[in-house]
Amino acid sequence: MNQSELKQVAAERAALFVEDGMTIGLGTGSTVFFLVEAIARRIKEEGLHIQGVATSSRTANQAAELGIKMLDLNDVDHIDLTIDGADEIDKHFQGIKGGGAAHTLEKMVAINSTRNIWIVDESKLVPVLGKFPLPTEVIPFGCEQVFKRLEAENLHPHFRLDADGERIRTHNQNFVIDLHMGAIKHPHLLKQFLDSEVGILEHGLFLDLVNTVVVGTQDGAQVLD
Ligand code: ABF
Repeated sequence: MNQSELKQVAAERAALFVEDGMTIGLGTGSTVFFLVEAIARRIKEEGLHIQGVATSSRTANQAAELGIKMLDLNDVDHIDLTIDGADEIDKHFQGIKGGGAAHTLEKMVAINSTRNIWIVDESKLVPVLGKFPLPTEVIPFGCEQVFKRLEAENLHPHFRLDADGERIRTHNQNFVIDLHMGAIKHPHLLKQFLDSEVGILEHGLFLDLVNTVVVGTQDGAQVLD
């Protein structure tokens, strides 16, 4: 199976964790795309009944088109289960997200969820985080100063650019600075630093947040708790 098929294997297995009456959170990305299709199929074919879905805008459009009820995060008491993709996951279930520049919205959904599940193909499992550039969302005001501070800390920052060489904008109209560190030996220390950096709205280190990882492998879906 190719990477896309492995993602679909993980997504379809994770869809089975969705139970009647749940309020669901969803993230973004191609793996979640397969998940939304699988949930919609369960609603149609099995009569699965969920309260609705709170998610970022891109996924919301797809889910709404499939007839899934959309919810505003501000209108729910809590989210029972959030299922999302990831860019890297280490053996401690620490992860990097934000390849799709939606990590701020995704982290908001995740921290308001009773349970979090990540769905990935096996290529996302890594011994050490950091080969995937760590995304940070920065507000445009003073972003050059933030960039210089990140450089001074040897975090190898790069503004994320689109195909035209323009700085990409997030859903919140902010910029993304990716940190090309190669390896992040102490993720919690780096999180502390980034959390304290004025001008960085949110970063893609998702630590101590996920309970279960569903991995699409050549031998089928593996559920890791
Ligand atoms: C999203 O899922 C992002 O945070 C992450 O970058 C992405 C993974 O993308 P894909 O599922 O397409 O591999 O939640």
